[in-house]
Amino acid sequence: MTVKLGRIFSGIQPSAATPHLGNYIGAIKPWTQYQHITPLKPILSVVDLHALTNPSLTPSKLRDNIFQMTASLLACGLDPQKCVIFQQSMVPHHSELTWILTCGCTLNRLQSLHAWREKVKKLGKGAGLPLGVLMYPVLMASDILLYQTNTVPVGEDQVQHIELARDIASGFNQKFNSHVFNIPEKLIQEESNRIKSLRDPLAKMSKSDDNQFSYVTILDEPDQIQAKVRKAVTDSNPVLTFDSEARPGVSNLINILASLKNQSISDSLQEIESMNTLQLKNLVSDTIVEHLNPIRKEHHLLMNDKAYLCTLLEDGRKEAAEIAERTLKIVKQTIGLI
Ligand code: AQP
Repeated sequence: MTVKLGRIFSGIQPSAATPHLGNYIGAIKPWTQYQHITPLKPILSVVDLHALTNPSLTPSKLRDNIFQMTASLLACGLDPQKCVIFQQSMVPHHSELTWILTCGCTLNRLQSLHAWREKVKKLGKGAGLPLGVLMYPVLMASDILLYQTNTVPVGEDQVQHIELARDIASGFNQKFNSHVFNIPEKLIQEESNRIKSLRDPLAKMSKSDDNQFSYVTILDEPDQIQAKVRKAVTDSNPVLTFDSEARPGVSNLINILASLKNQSISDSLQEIESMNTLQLKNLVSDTIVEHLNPIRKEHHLLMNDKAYLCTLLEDGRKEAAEIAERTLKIVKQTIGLI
């Protein structure tokens, strides 16, 4: 398993200041495990160029979010000695490779992607959607291919983008009769790690949700966590059972409990056997509070040491840029730019 994972690349958008519980359980917590088991350091990026597709982010907010997000990753247990943490825009190779790959990618292919079609459906064709929303999957392909990535951990909603990265890589290799790019594999997030909105358990928990009661951030204070979990949408059946389709609200709470306690769903069901929904909510909020307390304290300390965060991002930039430079140079030689 460890050898098979090889080089891992993943990222998180600083579209909000701090990750929510879904980002933590679905992405960051697994990353903290990979850093101990993969032969090569996982490469983890605060993908600020992707966040630019969000038109409501002001410059000062984005600047602050980048620091907050970096501090969050460290506070959650990522160790800069064991993984590379860097800010995407500090390695300009991402933008440069994106242009090169864009020239080998068709408009039809990008317009056929599910995420784009959803956006068009939601906002309408006449909405004047920015080109970045159409093109970000090519930027994502560059992120992955620059580091000769073997494994990309993703949620189900990102699978098409990994397929695109694979097609771009193999199309390039074939066209130039070369092995310039490694062909990455996806590692699909376990369903139990897919955390749903507390207000609408059919939708995923999301940073950009306007309703703050729909998500718990990793920096929420205990009373905020208690209030949000107490208000979580469940159902009127007083007996606790797990059924993601028929009982998405209750099942979401059980998933959160099982993930944070590193338990199986059946172990969690045993633990809550004699409880009612209110007792489950109390147990879930206590578990979240206990889990997030040390993270919140560490984040606070880190945010008081911006110089350390700057040094860390600079070290990460150097490490990432060294690998990115190697790949981009071969790409340029292959296509005749140098
Ligand atoms: N609800 C979720 N449950 C489990 N994992 C999740 N991820 C996101 N939401 C959930 C995973 O977190 C990583 C980083 O996500 P991202 O920053 O790329 O943003 P996103 O996937 O678009 O989702 P967000 O956090 O809700 O952001 P916004 O609202 O800005 O779109 C990814 O590995 C993702 O799978």
